[in-house]
Amino acid sequence: MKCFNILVCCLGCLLVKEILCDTPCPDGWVPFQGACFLFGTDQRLRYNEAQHFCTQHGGNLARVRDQHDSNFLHHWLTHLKPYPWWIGLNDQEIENEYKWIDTHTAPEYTNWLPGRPSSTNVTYNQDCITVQPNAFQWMDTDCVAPFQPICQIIVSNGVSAVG
Ligand SMILES: [Ca+2]
Repeated sequence: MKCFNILVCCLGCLLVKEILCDTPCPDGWVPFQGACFLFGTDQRLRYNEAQHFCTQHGGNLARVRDQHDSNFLHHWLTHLKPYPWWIGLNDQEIENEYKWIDTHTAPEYTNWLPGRPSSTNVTYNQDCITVQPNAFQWMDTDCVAPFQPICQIIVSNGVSAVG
């Protein structure tokens, strides 16, 4: 019985290590899928200020790589203040050509709110992307709006396969 308990404990430690220690992240950053994420809670920054905030901390505005990243953000944002969050996607260069701020590549995965992006809008330049509270989906937004940054440091490329 004692051995069994030790075994369970060790398995638990391994699991915790896998979740918490697999990716080395700076203090205050949350590891996930070979990346570290920082939630700029209570920051009220324009898009370019938000990116500056992230680079000052050693990263970029976050690139949402796949559904797993989306689920991860959903999980964390649920516990934080319901307010829009900047991610690293924008079409500031060419309208409707969205690119990630760190790789300058088009997104392979997207998680738009229904009806978004809202295409050409002559009234507002909705060229910067937020994750909206409650829905946890993406919305094209005016880049000068004051929102909170989600920063990311990519530690290892390629998501490690299970097993
Ligand atoms: Ca746009």
